[in-house]
Amino acid sequence: MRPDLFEHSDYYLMDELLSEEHKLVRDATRDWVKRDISPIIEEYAQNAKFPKQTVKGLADIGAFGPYIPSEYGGAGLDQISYGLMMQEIERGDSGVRSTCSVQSSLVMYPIFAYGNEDQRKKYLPKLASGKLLGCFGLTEPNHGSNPGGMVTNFKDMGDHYLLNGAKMWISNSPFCDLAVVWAKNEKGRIHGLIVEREMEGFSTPETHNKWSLRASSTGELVFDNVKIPKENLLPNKSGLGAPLGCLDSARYGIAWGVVGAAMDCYDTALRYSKERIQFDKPIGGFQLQQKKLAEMVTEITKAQLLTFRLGQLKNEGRATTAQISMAKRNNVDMALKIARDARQMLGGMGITGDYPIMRHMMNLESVVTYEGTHDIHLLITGMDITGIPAFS
Ligand code: TGC
Ligand code: FAD
Repeated sequence: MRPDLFEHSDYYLMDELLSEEHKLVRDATRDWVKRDISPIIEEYAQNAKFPKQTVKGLADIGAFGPYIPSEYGGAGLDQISYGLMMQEIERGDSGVRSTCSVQSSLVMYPIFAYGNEDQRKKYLPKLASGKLLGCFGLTEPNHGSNPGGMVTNFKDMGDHYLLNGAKMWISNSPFCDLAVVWAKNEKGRIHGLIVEREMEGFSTPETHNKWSLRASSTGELVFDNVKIPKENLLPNKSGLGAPLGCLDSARYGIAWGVVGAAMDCYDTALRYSKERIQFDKPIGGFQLQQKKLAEMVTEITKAQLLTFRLGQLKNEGRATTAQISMAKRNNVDMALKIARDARQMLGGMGITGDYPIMRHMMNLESVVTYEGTHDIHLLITGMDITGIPAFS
């Protein structure tokens, strides 16, 4: 891949809305991505390998649990700093941002919010420092958009629980140290359980042949009579609302993250349009190409404003599930459209790994599906404004 020449587009002077701390966090993350992600990511994506060596760097910059209090090893930052970090990391690659989303919002958050003090102290500092890597098991082979139908279950055996079932499409499962798994008890109530790598009957086969998120490892979680110590049940919340509460936090991070992918595609296409000469002038001088660029910067600016306001609401504890859902849906859709237009602007070069656009475009095909598909998010908005659920 060519050198990372990324320049930030700030059409509406959004920097003026950021605090000094926000800018410091954003710039430090950007520097780290330029140094440790951009030079290697294309090769890892081409080879369908997760760059494991980046885990320590991500921990060092505070990308695991940015908003978790520092007494548990988190960075104790606000939600806008968390968002800016996700933006910068996904500017590098959606798969690397996925690792941060899963570790922070889908593993650390439920342990922090639904766990007891012993569980927080035992797991959170090691997750924050990257000594432990976690994954989140909600989706099943026959229950994706409808996780409430899950069949993975556990039985109370007196001194332990017995867990059976399977999860599918789980980011980071093949090399996780632990998994936060959602399963039903004998009464059909959903609970979160912490399953550890060495537990007998627990396996994590890898899913191969993905054309998307190739620098992220995806797999299954299989539970064959796994004995779970009773102290590994998250005691403070149960029901489908517990995993959905984690998704609020992860979807918020995605809403910011994909703005980074879109900014990278726009920046690449803008630079290319000024350098590439056809019919004796830069292609950026043709009206059809300018239309694409003008629409890109407009959509990025709108998405930046949406995420910033959402960040303010999240900081105040006022962001609703439906507001977060709207931002996730809108921003992923925006990023995917920009990636497709940017790819066209580079002509044949757009399909090569010399530029990051095709990788972003392929990654975003997963991002538009995971954490709730585009259509499920339309239905969440539909339910919010009409009061009538149309899921079934
Ligand atoms: P519904 O009846 O609406 O709700 C069930 C119960 O949950 C409560 N609730 C919430 N509680 C807290 N926070 C939220 N955000 C909540 N949303 C809902 C709700 O009040 C209710 O409580 P109660 O007490 O009345 O029972 O549930 P439903 O079955 O109709 O489903 C609604 C629907 C379709 C929106 C939901 O199932 C959904 O969001 N589906 C999409 C599934 C999804 O997003 N899966 C993501 C899997 S994880 C993943 O993709 C990680 S990718 C990782 C990476 O970045 O690499
Ligand atoms: P389905 O639910 O089968 O949906 C298929 C199609 O039907 C979609 O277009 C959907 O929008 C549509 N549809 C479904 N229901 C309705 C309806 N009521 N009305 C209208 N249309 C509907 N999950 C985890 O738990 N943990 C992870 O770490 C994780 N990581 C992932 C990583 C990757 C790379 C991918 C691709 C997925 C990951 N997922 C993970 C799973 C992801 O959340 C699901 O793929 C997603 O929720 C959709 O479920 P599904 O694939 O079963 O599709």
